[in-house]
Amino acid sequence: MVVERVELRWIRMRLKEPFETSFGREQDREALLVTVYADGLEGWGEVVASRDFGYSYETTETAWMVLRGFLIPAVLGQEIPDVETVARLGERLRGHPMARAGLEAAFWDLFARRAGLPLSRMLGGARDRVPVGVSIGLQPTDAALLEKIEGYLAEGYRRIKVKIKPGRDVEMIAAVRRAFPEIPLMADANSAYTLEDADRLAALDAFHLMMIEQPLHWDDLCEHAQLQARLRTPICLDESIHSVRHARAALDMGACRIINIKPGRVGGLLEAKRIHDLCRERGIPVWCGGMLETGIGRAANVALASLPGFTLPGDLSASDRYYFEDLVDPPFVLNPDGTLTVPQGPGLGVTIDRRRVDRVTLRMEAFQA
Ligand code: OSB
Ligand code: MG
Repeated sequence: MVVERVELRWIRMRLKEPFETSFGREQDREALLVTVYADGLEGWGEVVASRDFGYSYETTETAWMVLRGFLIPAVLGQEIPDVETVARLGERLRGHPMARAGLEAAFWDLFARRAGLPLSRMLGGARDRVPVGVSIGLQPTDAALLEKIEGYLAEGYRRIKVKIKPGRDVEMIAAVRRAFPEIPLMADANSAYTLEDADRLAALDAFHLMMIEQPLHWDDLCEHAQLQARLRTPICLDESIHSVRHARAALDMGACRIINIKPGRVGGLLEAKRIHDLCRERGIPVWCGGMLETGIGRAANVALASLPGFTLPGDLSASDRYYFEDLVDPPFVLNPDGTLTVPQGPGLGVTIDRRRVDRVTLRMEAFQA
């Protein structure tokens, strides 16, 4: 198909409550939306970079620049036969995976719509519901955290993830375990520790966590392998896995036993699928991570999570866990069995409410072939 037009939108959405991690605090979620027009159809993708760096070097501003300066000109007016072509164009950047993933996602939506297939089916998804968990930000007190957990369990979430950092770890997890001895529980450090903290991290072995996510430096594999050798609890890597090559190296080195797959972090759904395929071959469980997406990015993540290797509940919560009003209809709603339903309409399978999109748009630029 020949790309006729691309629109770029910078949006800002108020989170119901601030989301705090070891690297910072977010009250308003900023993101980019990419819309690609071709063959009388449109496709939508979300760029998950944030206003500030911290999780990644990418920000909404750098992603805007990379899309407007390099990626959009590379596809505008061009005949694009498949998503592989878009992914290959992006790889030439040697970085900026979130910007690339947002554009690629819009093409996945377009190609799936043209084929009349749900994105889930285009990706090789097998399930029509996916089990989900909830990721809870750092809370001011243990009591506040326990109350949050209780609320989410009552709603039906199947797995609780809590954020940890030095000073808010062993004692806090002990308090959670005292209150909820049996729930599927995990902790995400977002790179807040070093190998010198190995004893402290090993103390978490007492609480039968499902996994500890990304304890060490954001681009490290080697020290994670050394740490994993000292822990009974599986390490799950998030920030450190940038590609299928990183995933293979991490598994070969024993740097982790579980991988969190986020399309934005690895440059797109295609690379995400490659990591899934590798892990499936090796019997390594994966789950779909989240970046506080709007319904647009969430629809793509839910489709990805329907692939058979996604055997653990993902960070894919219902729309109302994040936002007062989502950008899509229907919004994502938690089923009583702790799952989200995989949309079955063509493409993302959700309707994007343009009026709501307009209301949250800070900046818009259109590129015409
Ligand atoms: O580390 O998984 C993370 C949100 C923003 C940046 C990084 C992370 C997160 C989350 C939230 O944990 C997951 C979600 O979208 O619910
Ligand atoms: Mg994480």
